[in-house]
Amino acid sequence: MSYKRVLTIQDISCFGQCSLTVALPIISAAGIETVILPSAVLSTHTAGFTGFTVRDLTEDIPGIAAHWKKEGISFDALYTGYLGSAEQIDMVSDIAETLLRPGAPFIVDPAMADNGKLYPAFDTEYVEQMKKLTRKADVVLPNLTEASYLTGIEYRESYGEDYIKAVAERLLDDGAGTVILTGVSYDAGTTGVYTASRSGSSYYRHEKLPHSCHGTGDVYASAFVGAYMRGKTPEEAARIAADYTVSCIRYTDGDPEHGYGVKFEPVLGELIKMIGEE
Ligand code: PXL
Repeated sequence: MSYKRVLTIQDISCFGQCSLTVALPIISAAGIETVILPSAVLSTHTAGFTGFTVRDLTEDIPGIAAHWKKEGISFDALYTGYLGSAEQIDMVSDIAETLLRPGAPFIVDPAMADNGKLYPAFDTEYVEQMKKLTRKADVVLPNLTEASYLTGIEYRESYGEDYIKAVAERLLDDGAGTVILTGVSYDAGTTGVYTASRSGSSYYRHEKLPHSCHGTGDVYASAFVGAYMRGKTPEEAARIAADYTVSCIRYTDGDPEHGYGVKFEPVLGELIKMIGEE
């Protein structure tokens, strides 16, 4: 196995178990060197907390990227999540063009919305910019709310296979290489992941636990990146990430003190084992 180096760009929510505080340990545990570029620093994430502090790091990004370029530093993948501003999205696009090694995948989690709504920090300008980024992505990992914002297809709480196929096809037509739609649930007891590319599609169905936790999208995308960079196919990585995320939610479930994030750390061994299996 060659030693892979991934760059991930997303915020640091100092408290809250999401974005970089999840991506760095999970991708590292997968055996991949993980370089970080913080898009912003917040005291907590923005879901369920009030009065959090935010420092937008947009101004720092061009200088950091220029330094890396001068040093000859390059990456085997770029994985982006929650970004600090609409303006930052062009900078990220530039980094994908200048610092990725030839053939290295650009993986975009358009972390901007959930449960039918945009996160509080974002507006239509951010959505328009994110559309540009996902069109360039080799792999895009939206939940259904994000997919609806990206495609303009109406958000639905209940749907059938035709709706999911139409959403994924629109994202592929727009330019994404592989689409991984998360939280695709056709019945009350199960949920799953729909993977689509120009060569076909598949659905991995798994148990739906009674409570949803904040931060599961970041845990999922990070585990996907780790497995994918260790040579799994998109379908295999999508399944491993789903099984890992379910284990994390099961471990967290029922702790009223821990609604702010997912207890992903004690379950990392399971992820490492799944990635190590042939
Ligand atoms: O988990 C997505 C996320 C990341 N970063 C920040 C957030 C959220 C979701 O609310 O607020 C700052």
